[in-house]
Amino acid sequence: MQFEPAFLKIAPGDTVIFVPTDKGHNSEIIADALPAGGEGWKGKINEEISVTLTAEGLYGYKCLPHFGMGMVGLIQVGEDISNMQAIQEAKLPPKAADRMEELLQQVG
Ligand SMILES: [Cu+2]
Repeated sequence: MQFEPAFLKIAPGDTVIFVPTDKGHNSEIIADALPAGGEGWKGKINEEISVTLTAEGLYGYKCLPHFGMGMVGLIQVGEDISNMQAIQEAKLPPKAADRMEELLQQVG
């Protein structure tokens, strides 16, 4: 019930491909957990999804069925981390909030 790797740092314009290795999961942006001007995504269950992120900042995402179990991930695009506080303040279920806090410690 985890994304692997759950933290990624990429350059603006890079593409991330979410590949399902197990059934019953998706990847979608967490509301308000992306930089201003950034584009979110919403993958379908069991389907691969490819996202190209151009706006610099932090993008928090979740697996919808397992959000409550803490299945979340974080992508840092470039060096602008000014939306970190917004991600810390986003409303997440307790286990997801704990996991996101761990992932935010990898930002740099
Ligand atoms: Cu899942």
